[in-house]
Amino acid sequence: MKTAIHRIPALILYNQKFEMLRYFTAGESHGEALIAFLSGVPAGLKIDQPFLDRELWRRQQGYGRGGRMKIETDTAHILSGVRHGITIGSPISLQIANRDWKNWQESLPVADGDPAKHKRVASPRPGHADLAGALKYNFPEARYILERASARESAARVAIGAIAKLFLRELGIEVLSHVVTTGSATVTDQVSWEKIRALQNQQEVLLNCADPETEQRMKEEVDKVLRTGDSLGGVFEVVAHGVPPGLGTYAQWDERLDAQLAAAVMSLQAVKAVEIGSGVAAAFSPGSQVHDEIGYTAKDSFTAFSRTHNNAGGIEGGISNGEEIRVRGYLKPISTLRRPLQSVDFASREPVKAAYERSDVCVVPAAGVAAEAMVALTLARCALEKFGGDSMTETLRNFQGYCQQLKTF
Ligand code: EPS
Repeated sequence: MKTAIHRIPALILYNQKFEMLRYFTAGESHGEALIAFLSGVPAGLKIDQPFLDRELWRRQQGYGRGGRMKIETDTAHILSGVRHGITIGSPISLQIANRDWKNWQESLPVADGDPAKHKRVASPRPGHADLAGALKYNFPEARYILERASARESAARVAIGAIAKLFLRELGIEVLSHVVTTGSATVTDQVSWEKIRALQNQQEVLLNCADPETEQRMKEEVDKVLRTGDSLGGVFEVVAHGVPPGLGTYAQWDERLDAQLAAAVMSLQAVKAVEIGSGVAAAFSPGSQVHDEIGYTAKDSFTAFSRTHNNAGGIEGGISNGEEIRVRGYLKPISTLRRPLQSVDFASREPVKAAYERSDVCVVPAAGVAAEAMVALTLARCALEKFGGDSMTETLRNFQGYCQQLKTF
């Protein structure tokens, strides 16, 4: 006879965290299209197609992009889950065409095709997925590795991230980014939300930096690597404005908002470190200079509790605390160099220079836009986990009830 004890392992298995908002992407850099799936968006959310395409446009911008961005004009073609301009509660799927596909159909066919037309990547680039991927997937060279490891995939995330942003907008939450560092040029002061928001109206994006003088120095840094055949990394900051206290929890390790955001931003191509608030400096400072002192001043916010500053980046104990959420991503320099580093030929095992293929030299502004999408998807998921709802009416009713509870706390 089975006792309750025997059922516990099964219960644990079935009680694995169920995510209210789930998403996947598919597609290769030079394949026919990128695809994204987004499941769990409540019914009744208005989908603003020009906004989706504007977000994709923003990801394509920035000084230091390569020739590919002149070929592509990314647009999100929605295939399912949206009818008459609103979500219907069904999974959303969308497609972003790769215009460059027409130049690759013979070298990357889905069917057998002509093997002689295949474009080998003969020697792995240090810093890229080329070598680790070829070893893992057991390919003799790195073509299929770079096709999926490419940051082109982030376009698919930006498209579904835009839908997450539309959802968050209904709750009064906005997510944007700016560039803090490119090469040795850095913005030292904290940049206000108003300045970050003002950046979004630009018709031409240089480095998406809020300080024009620093932006010029960033441009000079990019010019330098353009001249020398090198590449650059940098730091972007994503800011989420209007987030209520109470998203995420310390109750389980994988439900902590900071842990979820760190994973989401770290999952972007070329990100090698993530920081929440002033997390790095905090490790080198005494507590008295780090923790954000608490006051109580009636203001137009979720609660009258207030802070002197926001070193915590809007998260304490894995929970949003009502301040702006600030997440920084640190990007390594692009690993495709016009003046390549030392490598080994896959076939002969002889020392050779690493492969070079058309690439960007600096993508910090674009990575910031992709990180906005990841932060928006994460916050939307946490908001849905807290407020639930199969329709926007239900979600907003629950959200407003919670806001009322905060006001009367
Ligand atoms: C792209 C990102 C970069 C670009 C790519 C488009 O990809 P990767 O991470 O592979 O360097 O270089 O463009 C090309 C692959 C190309 O053929 O130019 C993007 O963000 O869309």
